[in-house]
Amino acid sequence: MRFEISKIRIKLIVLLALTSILAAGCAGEPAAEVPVSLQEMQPFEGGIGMLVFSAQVDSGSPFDVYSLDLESRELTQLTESGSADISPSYSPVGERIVFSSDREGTYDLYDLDLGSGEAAQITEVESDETEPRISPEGLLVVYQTDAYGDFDIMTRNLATGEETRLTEGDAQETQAAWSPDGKLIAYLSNEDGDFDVYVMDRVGAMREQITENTSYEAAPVWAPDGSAITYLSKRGDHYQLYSMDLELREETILTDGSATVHSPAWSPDGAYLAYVQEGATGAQINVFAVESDAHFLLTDVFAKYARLEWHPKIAGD
Ligand SMILES: [Ca+2]
Ligand SMILES: [Ca+2]
Repeated sequence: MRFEISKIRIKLIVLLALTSILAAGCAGEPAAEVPVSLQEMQPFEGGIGMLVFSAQVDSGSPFDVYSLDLESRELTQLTESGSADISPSYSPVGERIVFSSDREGTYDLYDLDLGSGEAAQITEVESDETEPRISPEGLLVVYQTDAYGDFDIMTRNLATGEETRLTEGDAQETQAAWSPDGKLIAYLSNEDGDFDVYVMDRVGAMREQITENTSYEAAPVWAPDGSAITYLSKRGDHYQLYSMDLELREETILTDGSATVHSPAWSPDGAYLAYVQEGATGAQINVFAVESDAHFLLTDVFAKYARLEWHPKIAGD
C-alpha cells in the first residue's frame, strides 16, 4: 500500500517536472496578444554543443534519455530500459550522465557511462529518488527523495556513498540545482503554501527565499555566470520563464505567455537558453538567444521533451 501512495506522490512531483505544467485551471492575466506559433518561428542556426533530455517520442513508449548534437542535429537514444528514464544530468566534463529510473519498481539514481553505455545503479531504496544534478566539481549528486514522508533534498558523495539530508521540514522540497561555483543550491519549497524558489548552501545550513509570491514556481536553474536564477512561474494561463537578478533582485520575464514552457537549460557560455514549448500536438525545443533577444525553434519533431541540460563543454572548449 505504501508503494501505491508513493507512486501517486511521485506522479505529482514528477509531473511538475515533466508535463503537469500542462495542468489546466488558473485565473489571472490573459495570454499575450501576439502568440508565437511554433510553425512561424525561425529555425535555430547556432551549431555548437549538445543537449541531453528525457523524451517520450511516441505515446506507447516510456521516457528515455536522449542527446541532441546541435551541429549535426543528430538525436541519440542513450537509454532503452522499458522503464521511465528521466532527469538526466551531465558530469562536469560530460563523459557521464546521472539520471533517475523506475526500472526496479521505484525511482532510483543511475550513473550512465557514455563511453560504454553501461548504467550502474547508485541508490537502492524503496523510496523515490529523482531530479539528480551532479555538482560542478563532480563530487556530489544533489537529488530529491520521499524517504522521509515528503520530498526532501539530499546529497550523495559519488565516491564514498555518504548521504547528507539538506532539508527536514514537512513541506515538499524539490528540483535542486547547483550554482556554477558549487557553493549554493537553488531549490523549490512549498513551505509558504505555494512553491517558491529558495537558495541554500551545500550543507543546508544557510537558507534564503528568492521568490515571494502566491504563484507556483518550478525548475530553477542558475545562469552560468551565477548572477541570476531562471525558473518557471505560472501567473496566467501558462507557465512562463522568468529570471531573477540576484544582486538587483529584479525579475525579468523571458517568454511571451502564448504557450506553456518548461525545462529551461542555459548554454555553458550563457549565450542561449534552451527550453520546451508545448504545442497542440506535442512539444518542441526552443532556444532563446540573449544577444538578439529572439526565440528560435530547435527541433523539428513533436514529442514530449523534459528536463533539458546543456553539455558542460562546448566543442573546442
Ligand atoms: Ca520536506
Ligand atoms: Ca510562489
